[in-house]
Amino acid sequence: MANPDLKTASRNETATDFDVVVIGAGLAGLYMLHKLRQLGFTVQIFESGDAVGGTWHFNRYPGARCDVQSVEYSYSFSDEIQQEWEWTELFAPQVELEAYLNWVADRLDLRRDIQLSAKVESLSWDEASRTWTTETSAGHRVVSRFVAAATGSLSAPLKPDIEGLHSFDGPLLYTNRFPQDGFDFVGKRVGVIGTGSSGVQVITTIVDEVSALYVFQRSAAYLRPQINRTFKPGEFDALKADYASIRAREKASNGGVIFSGALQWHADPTKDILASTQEQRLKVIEELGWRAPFAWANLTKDLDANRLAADMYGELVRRVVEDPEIAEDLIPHYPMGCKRMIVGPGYYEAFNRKNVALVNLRKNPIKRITSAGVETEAGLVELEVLVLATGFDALTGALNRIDISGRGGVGLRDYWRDQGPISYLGVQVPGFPNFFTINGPGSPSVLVNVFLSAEQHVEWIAECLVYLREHSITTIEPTEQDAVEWMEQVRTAAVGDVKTAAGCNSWYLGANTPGKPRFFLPYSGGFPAYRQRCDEIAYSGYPGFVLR
Ligand code: NA7
Repeated sequence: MANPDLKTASRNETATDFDVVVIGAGLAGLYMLHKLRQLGFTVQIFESGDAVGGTWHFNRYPGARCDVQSVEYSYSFSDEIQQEWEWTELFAPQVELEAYLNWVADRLDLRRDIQLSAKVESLSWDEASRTWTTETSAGHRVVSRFVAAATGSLSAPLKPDIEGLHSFDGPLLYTNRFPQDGFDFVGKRVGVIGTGSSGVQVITTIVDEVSALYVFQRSAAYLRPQINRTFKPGEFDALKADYASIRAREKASNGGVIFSGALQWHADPTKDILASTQEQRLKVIEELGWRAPFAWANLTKDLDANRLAADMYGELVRRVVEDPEIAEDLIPHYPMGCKRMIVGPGYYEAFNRKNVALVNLRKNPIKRITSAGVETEAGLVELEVLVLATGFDALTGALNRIDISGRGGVGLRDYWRDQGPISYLGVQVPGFPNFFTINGPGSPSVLVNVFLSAEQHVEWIAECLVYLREHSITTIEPTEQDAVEWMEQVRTAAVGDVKTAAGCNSWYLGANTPGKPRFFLPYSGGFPAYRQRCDEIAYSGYPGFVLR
């Protein structure tokens, strides 16, 4: 039911209920609301979940933890918020991240403009009134001048197309929609499908509790088995005192991060792996351990260098995993860095335990799921619980799942299906006036510390809306030509990068989603260059956009 306090307006009236509707109360949506409110706009957030927090509300599976260090993975826009919040660990666990976002929502008094359990189902543009009408699953129908989609880059869960999936008798648990009250795995026979970050974190967390754990692996993963730990006394205070410098260095870096984690390898530009001998490489392994494969120059650009580093990685896996056959199955056979690096310890050690079995789906594909478990070509694996850590339809998925109808009734998903995922700067799509995407396809988004990339978009959009207000302009929309040219720049920026190499099939490329065209969706030219381009466009009165 609609909230009785919410006004609804007919789409034929020029009056609007709000200046801006924001979709999603995750980290981007919360800041968008705050920023716009500060500038005097009226704003309403609609959030599908029953709480704020987005990713950090939904992905509450055991072991869920951020792969960027907590001191960096947080809002930079307010030094008060930075100084008041205390992170306790190097890499924040889900529970702390969700608490942080709830605390921010309270601290900034955001909740009064957030409708929870209200999934945005449709958006339609009315050319006569130059407004958007938003309809939600809870019955809201509101009219606004602008819409900002803070829908998240990794928020549209993928259900694997496996025969009989729902015939399984036991609990079927998706990591990205994990039960609010958790789940007791103690003493159970558990299967986990998927060995990305979510699968690996679940596996290493529940391995001590379960009676048997079957890991169904389609692609072996690359990990940085970095040890998480709590901050030492005084350590976090020292970091807090240094926040101004930390943020400045982050903003000058390509990935928006300076500390090691999924986005930061700390490669040594002077170390040429192609000029090294096997003996030297083994010596580096002795010196650096798991950091050794990542320590060389040019690994993301030179596939030969990458191959040698990947061999070092394989050597490290063999040194941990006792069973040689299992070790070989766990060694990836695609370029290192092609997929997002997984951060966390204990994964390979888990396969030395008697209660853990690896099922290599390349050798024995899943035939079907039955009431009793997972049936592969090698036979039935009987299970009591099945965990699905099968990922997301990244970057475009969440937008495509909303019925968005722009100028002339053209649907966003139809436009993208026919033209490819076209967007100007990742903030606006031609034919969809006054509709903004935060961390949309064609922006650095997932290649950057996502708090920083979201903040940059929020601030750019807010500044743009102020410009429109000050110049009595009611609509803004990119030209198709400029958007197409931008996407060509997005494409060329990724050419020659290991992430687009042949044999690389990642969610960055849409390769995990059946039927999705292969296109490297995020802009990989670096955060500073991207920000500069956005700033120049704003400063120059928005060339590439039509303002009316
Ligand atoms: P990911 O990284 O997309 O991982 C999903 C995993 O599930 C991956 O190993 C997939 O194998 C596997 N998968 C997907 N569908 C199937 C089917 N049908 N059968 C078997 N295996 C399957 O998602 P995560 O949630 O772990 O992490 C997403 C991001 O969130 C991560 O990068 C961090 O940034 C945080 P594949 O590799 O496609 O062969």
